[in-house]
Amino acid sequence: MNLESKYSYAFVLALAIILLASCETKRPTNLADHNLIPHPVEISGTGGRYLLDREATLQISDPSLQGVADYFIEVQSGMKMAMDQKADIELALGANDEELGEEGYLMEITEYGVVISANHPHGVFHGLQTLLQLIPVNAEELVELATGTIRDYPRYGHRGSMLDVSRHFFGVEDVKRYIDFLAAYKINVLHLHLTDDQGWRIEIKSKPELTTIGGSTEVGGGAGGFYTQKQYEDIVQYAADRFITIVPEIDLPGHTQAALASYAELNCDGQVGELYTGTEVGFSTLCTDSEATYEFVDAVIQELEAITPGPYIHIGGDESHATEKEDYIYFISRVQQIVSKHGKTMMGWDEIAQGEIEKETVVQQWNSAGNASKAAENGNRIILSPAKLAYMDMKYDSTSRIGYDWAALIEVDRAYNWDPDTVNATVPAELIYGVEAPLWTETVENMKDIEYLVFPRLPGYAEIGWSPQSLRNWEEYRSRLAAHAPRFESAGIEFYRSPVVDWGKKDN
Ligand code: TNX
Repeated sequence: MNLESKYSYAFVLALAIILLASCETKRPTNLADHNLIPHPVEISGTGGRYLLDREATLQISDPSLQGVADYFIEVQSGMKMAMDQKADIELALGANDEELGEEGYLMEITEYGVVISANHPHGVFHGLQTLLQLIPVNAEELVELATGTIRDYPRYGHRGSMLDVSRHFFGVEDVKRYIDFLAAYKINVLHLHLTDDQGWRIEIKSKPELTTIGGSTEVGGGAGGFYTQKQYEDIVQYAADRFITIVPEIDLPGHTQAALASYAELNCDGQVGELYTGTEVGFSTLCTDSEATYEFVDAVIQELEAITPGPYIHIGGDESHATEKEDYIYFISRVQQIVSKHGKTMMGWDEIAQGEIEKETVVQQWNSAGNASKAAENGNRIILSPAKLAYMDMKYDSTSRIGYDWAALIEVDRAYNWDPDTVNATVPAELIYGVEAPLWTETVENMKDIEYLVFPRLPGYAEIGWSPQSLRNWEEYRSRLAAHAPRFESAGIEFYRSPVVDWGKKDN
């Protein structure tokens, strides 16, 4: 090599090193600078570091934590249970801090390791979700954890998302992937919209035609599908392993064309209806003055209750424009009795507040603040899903490739920038049970479509439900959100690269 080429070789090498070094993700050296979503209640750094290698070990202080330890080992490759040696990560119960409740946790990272403690395994699970966000997605041999303390617990007990599996059907694997999205952001409820005009998606053994006929199609005329009870139980278990409660919805008395096309006796004229594959709403109704209808509802709720360990059954109740108001009110009170008889707490869309409902019933505000106010006067708890802010089937802007715009265009900043306390001034804060972001699927045909509408709005809804309002502001959040892009990418999520977020920043 001559001198000149030697110099240029050294130059190229130096340049390469500089480039490599600047590409390497810059890791926060202060724990408080991490881009965690949802933002923890308290987080402070102590300036030190703990080196976690890829074969880090885990230890539990109580056998009831084996499930969360197994989950962590499954999702963070390389981790394993400690044999005799001192573990890097210690999971413990007995946090001795009442304010943490069932879902909160305390994480202490010192020069000696990581300790996550909580009052309940659910809290430890949340601590592990936080730890997963502290570990870079493409972790190298050694991960440097900044030392410090996180003390964290949720603002609301109900932090949910709804998935409509009726308009388009999504199989068990898709639902499990959706559940994983929720778990990563500490969402604890998946509301499954199991029935609508276009399809009945849950097997009811005493009414087989609900699925053989009612489940046989979907919007656009595709093949549809349904979950056997066994498959549904598998979903419920998968969710439970991630501390997510399934809230099943059977939408009544409107949104029932699939049922009306399956059983003649549900129709007031006794004639079996036609299957429907369009996207209109508000045209169907069960026959509210026929006892056959209530026997039907009872049979459905009975089977659903038996495979649903969670406390709630959602009975829909929305947009029953084809039902006379007095018939609607009568119907809802009959269904309320059926749900209570089967030992479950009823949930319903805000219209159900027009009638007499029990105080335990939970009312989901989507459209009418007035209905929710009436429910609150009655003492009912309210879940907030205001369509103009929280509907993930709304387009981001007029160029979005799928989605609706009837309620609003919901850019990522709009989706984030609201306070549950001020959405409906007439609902007292103590009656706000939580927030839920629904995904209706008239325009959503596959997992890629789901991902496009859900990401990156979902982490924002998770934060609205978890973090104190005083710690939330869009300008600061948008840079934290940008830091999650590598996570979305490594999970193969095709997210919407919203122009209101500066995605250039690659950091965790
Ligand atoms: C209204 S929200 C509906 C759904 C539609 C949705 C589309 C609600 C309780 N009813 O049936 O799918 O709009 O955005």
